Amino acid sequence: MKVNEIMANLEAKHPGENEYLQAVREVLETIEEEYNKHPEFEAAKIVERIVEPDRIFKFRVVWVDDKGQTQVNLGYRVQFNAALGAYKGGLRFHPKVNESMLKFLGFEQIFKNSLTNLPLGGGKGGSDFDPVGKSDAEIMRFCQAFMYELWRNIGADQDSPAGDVGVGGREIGYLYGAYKKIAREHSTGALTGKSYGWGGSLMRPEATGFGAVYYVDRMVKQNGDTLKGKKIALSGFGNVAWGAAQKATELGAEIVAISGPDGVCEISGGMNQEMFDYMLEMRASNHNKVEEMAQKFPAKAKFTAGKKAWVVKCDIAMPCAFQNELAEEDAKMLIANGVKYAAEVSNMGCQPGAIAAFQAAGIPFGPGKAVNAGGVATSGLEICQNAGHINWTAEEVDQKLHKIMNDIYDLCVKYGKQADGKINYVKGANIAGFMRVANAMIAQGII
Ligand code: 2IT
Repeated sequence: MKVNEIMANLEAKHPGENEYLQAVREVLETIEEEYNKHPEFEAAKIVERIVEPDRIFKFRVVWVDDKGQTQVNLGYRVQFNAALGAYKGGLRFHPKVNESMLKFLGFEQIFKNSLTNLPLGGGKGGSDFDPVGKSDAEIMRFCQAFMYELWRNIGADQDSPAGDVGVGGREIGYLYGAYKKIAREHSTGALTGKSYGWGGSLMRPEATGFGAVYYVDRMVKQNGDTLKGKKIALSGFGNVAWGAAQKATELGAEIVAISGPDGVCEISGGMNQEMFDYMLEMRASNHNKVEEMAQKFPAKAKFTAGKKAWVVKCDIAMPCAFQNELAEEDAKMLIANGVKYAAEVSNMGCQPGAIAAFQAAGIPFGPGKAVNAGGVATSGLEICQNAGHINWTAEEVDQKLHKIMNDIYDLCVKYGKQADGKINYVKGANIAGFMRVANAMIAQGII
């Protein structure tokens, strides 16, 4: 493979799809050397095949708002690659959602799901629907309208969506209710992130954040260090940041910042249970304002408008909100302020210049597809429980999640260890994830 030739071809076919092209370039550049040791990959055109989705569904979603007005949105499901199992990946509801965004997320999902070592193919979907300011009834009607189209293309052995930005437990409930009614079957494996009691797994809400902290714990230990007393800056206040904040606090770290689209809250004396619980309320309110944390806890949280979490001095930076949220200048400010580790929890949360800056400064950098894989891994465990009609305890799920994250970490080290002994986690995750999919594609023939 010659990365530049493949990218030129892809750019010509997909002009302007910048996030998708960015995600593909990162993977190809890091796997190139290993790929070229395998003439069987080149002969089967694995790379040329893997960069194009199996198929994309795009559909109109029509619903009526609380004022009686008709609203029209676009819905999508990208079924990217099924070499390892039925398509699996979240649904994102956000006004910026478009085909390029979902293709980048679907592409990343292939390798992330591969890293979990579970039988999960890669997919992603969503809509340009904006949940901010919507009532509960509007959310329900939108989810029902979305499912009117999507239902035919999902199912436990076909494609199993879950949540992502803008889609949490409430939305999965409404989506599943509509699915069950339209499909006339209680096929619990058709969606994950369900609530406990009707097919959901304990620990799924916490899993992405907990898993990320398990991974970071290993990064820190690799350097003979510990999480105890480490100051952590997080962006976001959704499910992912919520889980990460709790687990990091439990392991002795101190959360010093959380941020939202409106600004940053600097936290003094760490976060407590009341604050964790309030993060859930802030998310459910659909106000999308982190300032509310400072209004509720004025003695603990100080709000600054228009600033990111990365202005706060910390030991560990963990972007947990959105792609490309941490830019090169943010990385440089973190480095100047003495950051010791960076772990991307949001998919592609760091811009390429930021990753390069961390790596050049010798700061261990964990890439999203490895760090955040605990979410989809626990979705895989939810599907296992659904298929076996069993419920594992929270401890059982957490143990399996922890083992999966440890195994992913070990894979990243195995494939990412460089001659100088340093670990390139980006390279390790991409090669490890890619090899499993490529070998499955070879075994399954030209199809
Ligand atoms: O980015 C992700 O891995 C997710 N949004 C979760 C996907 C899933 O199927 O649980």
